[in-house]
Amino acid sequence: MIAQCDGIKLLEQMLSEKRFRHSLSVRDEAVRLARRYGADEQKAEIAGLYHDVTKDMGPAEQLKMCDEFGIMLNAVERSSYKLLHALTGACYTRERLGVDDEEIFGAIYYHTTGRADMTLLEKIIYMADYVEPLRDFDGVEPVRAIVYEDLDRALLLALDNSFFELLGKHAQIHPNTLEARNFLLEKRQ
Ligand code: DGI
Ligand code: FE
Ligand code: FE
Ligand code: FE
Repeated sequence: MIAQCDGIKLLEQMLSEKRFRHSLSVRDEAVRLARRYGADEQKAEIAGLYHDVTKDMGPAEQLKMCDEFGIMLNAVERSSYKLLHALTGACYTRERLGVDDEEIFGAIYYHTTGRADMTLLEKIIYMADYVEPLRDFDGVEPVRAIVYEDLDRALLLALDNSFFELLGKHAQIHPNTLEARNFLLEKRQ
């Protein structure tokens, strides 16, 4: 596996300055959440750091990577290329950075859409990406206010916000985003 300091240098080269700072911030938030909820702090640190590693690559390069890594795309993924960096980022982290860990892979793979029945690490990375201190968008404060009290309620609120945002943009909803939300609601009944 790539040494942590080499990994940070690589990220700095691959990402814009803003995206690089966001990555460090997600790493730190993920470690705090892992400590709070009893998840593996080291896995949270690595997944948080690399979650957006391929984010600044363009659509053509994303599609090429999907081909190389053998990622099968569904219709929504094919038409919303912003979704691809989660899939390619997970594969890049495993194949190119040598991070051989299924939990870290899943946390990066599902960090944009979520999915039904998420693991604790998947929830932590999804939420760290959402609430890290450099994030500033409508609706983030109520999520920040509860994310250290009730992780599932914060996740539901974040998913609700994402739905509103996607509807406002007339964007397609990824099945995993829908299933993540339905699963949480079903569990609460
Ligand atoms: O990579 P980040 O900007 O840090 O954050 P992210 O990986 O959560 O990506 C957010 C983007 O993904 C945002 O532009 C909305 C988009 N997105 C999230 N869920 C869905 C989605 N886009 C579509 N079309 N459908 C979804 O379900
Ligand atoms: Fe992302
Ligand atoms: Fe997100
Ligand atoms: Fe991110």
